[in-house]
Amino acid sequence: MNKIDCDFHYEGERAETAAGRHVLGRVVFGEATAAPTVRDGVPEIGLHMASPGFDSFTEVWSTDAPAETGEHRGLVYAHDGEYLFCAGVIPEGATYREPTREAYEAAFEVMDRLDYRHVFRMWNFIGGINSDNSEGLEIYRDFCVGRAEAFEAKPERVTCMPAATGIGSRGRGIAFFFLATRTGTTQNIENRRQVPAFEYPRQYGPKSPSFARATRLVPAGEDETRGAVYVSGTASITGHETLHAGDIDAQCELTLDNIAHLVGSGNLRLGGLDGGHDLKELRWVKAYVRHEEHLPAVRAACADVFPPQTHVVFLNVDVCRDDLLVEIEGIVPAPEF
Ligand code: 3EB
Repeated sequence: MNKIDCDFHYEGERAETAAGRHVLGRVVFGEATAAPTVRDGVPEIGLHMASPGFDSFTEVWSTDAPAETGEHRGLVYAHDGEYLFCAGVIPEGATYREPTREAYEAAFEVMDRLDYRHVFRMWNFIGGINSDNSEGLEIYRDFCVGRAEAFEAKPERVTCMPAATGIGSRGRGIAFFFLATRTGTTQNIENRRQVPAFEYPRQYGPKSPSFARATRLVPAGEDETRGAVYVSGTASITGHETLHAGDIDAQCELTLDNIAHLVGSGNLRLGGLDGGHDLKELRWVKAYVRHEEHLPAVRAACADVFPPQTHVVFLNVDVCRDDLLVEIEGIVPAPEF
């Protein structure tokens, strides 16, 4: 069975691909936005997410089988028979509902045509996330409407919303990328301490955000405990409410507690799933920090819980609710046997 891996290549470091690995997609977290293209045979997208004092890196997704690349309605993709990487952009506009719905529908078309049934992780980088669109609706909420409509157009997709991130970007417009599997199964994991995001009350916007708190990707024929767990962007939210407004240390603590609880065996068991993980098993962690002066506090909170092999990157961008100061995500890789 093919294996999919994430890696971060830091600025100034020579990006080498390990022997026998094939690159499926590259996401440049840099100082400029770059539309999705196929470069040297690999889909690539550039996000304006880096800034002085924070991290600048390229996220590289690889597999052990050669990939085929292609383009569809402005999206670029690569797939290797088991995994699909696909990226797209929604240009800056007066409103985002319709272009978001169209872009997500195009993404679902790519999955259908190429026969990759299950999305297991999506990322959305939203310029001006807390600003109003031309109709006075916050851009994040506007985006959520279009995204929800795309999921609702295919009822079977509503029951399998993937883990996701919906976060600010320093660039304009919206960029997104996602990963899907052909024969693997996905298990959605909710956090018993949080209301599922897709059931948030109306006060957070006309349509609830379409994502699961985490997705476990179980390769075909494998025991579920051997799946990798993709943890969504997680914040200082209990139930559906933001806690600790204005207190970065307390927000970091609750955010990390939420992730620990989410991936722990007790929460998995309540969801009918076997296995369980410790915060220390997380890798490829991204910490999104709203105010640059909070970087030392977020760095210290992460250093307390993650070992050096975790790889934590810090990005200075806005978060979807204006009272959220920090958001953290990561991946528990499939255990090696
Ligand atoms: C939250 O828990 C914080 O809109 O895709 C986290 C992860 C958040 C994903 C999304 C939003 C999204 O509601 C915000």
